[in-house]
Amino acid sequence: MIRVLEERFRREGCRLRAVSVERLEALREDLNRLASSDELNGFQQYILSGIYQFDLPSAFEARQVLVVATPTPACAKVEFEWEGKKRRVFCICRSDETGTGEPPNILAVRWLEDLLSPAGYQLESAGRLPLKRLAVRSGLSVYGRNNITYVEGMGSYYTLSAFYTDLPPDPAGDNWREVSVHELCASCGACVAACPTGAIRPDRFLIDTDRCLTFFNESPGEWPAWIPQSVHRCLVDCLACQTDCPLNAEHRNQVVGPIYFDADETRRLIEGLRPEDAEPDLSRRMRLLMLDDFPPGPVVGRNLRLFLEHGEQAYW
Ligand code: B12
Repeated sequence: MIRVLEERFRREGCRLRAVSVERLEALREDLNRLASSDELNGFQQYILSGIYQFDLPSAFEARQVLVVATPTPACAKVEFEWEGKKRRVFCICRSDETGTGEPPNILAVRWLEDLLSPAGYQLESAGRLPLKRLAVRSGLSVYGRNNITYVEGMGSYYTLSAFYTDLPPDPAGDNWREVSVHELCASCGACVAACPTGAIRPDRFLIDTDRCLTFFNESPGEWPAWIPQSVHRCLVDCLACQTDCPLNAEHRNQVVGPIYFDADETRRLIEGLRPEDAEPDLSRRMRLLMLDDFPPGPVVGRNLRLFLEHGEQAYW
């Protein structure tokens, strides 16, 4: 069955790996070791103790964890009409689905259910596991120097998900292995140089989230004075450590768009429009750009205003 799942995902342009739930103990030990070192800042300690969760499902006896990578485009070209001018920016993007279809990470749940349910097996999200480390140790991906992970055929442009299932493990065993960094990272440094705020430190592997632009532009609140307002190149998040990465050379031209927001739509976004209050087509464009994942006014509106007032134009 695992081979059938792997094959189905590969056919859909996605990847899947399975590991026994017993492997989670080793994963937890990895994190305990890291937590008791002095490497993590307060936010990272909080992720380990308050966000990650290793509780198994109560509805069935979990036997395996399925780790899934579903591709996303590298970015989207986005154009805003503002004060009579067109302002262009590259943004993160959920899928290359420009119609009303669902992105691959949602479809993935359906593919799993279609194969597992008729055989009597159950499925539950395991989305609060440490997904990157799980993916690397499962053999699905490998770390890059920028601290995110890479999958063959996708570069770093994908979403990770994980699921518990009671499907018994393959008697041949899984592919569990030590964490590894891609061999090209040892002599590259492109992401270290590209990071606009110095979050990827030359002296150690773990990034400094207290300097990561994404950390700040995903959070509401006062914009920190030390970050130059001109560094904004996305509405939310950042693309810098992925765009210049040689491991993404074959994937960075998978660009969606242009996606256009007229003057009225731009104004409403600044004012904190919620996707559920927008007309269907505007709501679809907002969701495509993942704006529904963030507080509309305090994050999306604030960031858009910052970009329009101070950000650098993108060229295409
Ligand atoms: C919190 C979070 C963030 C925070 C903090 C990120 C951080 N690096 O600390 C912020 C908001 C900053 C963020 C940013 C981004 N994130 Co994020 N994030 C998460 C989340 C929820 C938890 C990850 C985390 O912070 N863990 C705590 C830290 C301490 O763990 P870690 O980064 O995994 O660190 C490990 C390694 O460094 C390793 N390690 C330590 N020392 C050493 C030494 C060596 C040599 C090696 C090999 C490894 C190693 O051990 C650590 C523990 O496992 C996950 C989802 C999930 N459930 O896992 C998504 C997730 C990791 N994010 C994701 C993405 C896409 C991003 C962004 C690219 C978004 C963007 N476009 O801006 C950026 C990338 C920033 C970066 N360069 O890391 C994806 C990654 C997909 C991928 N390709 O790997 C995930 C998996 C979400 C998803 N479901 O797909 N993110």
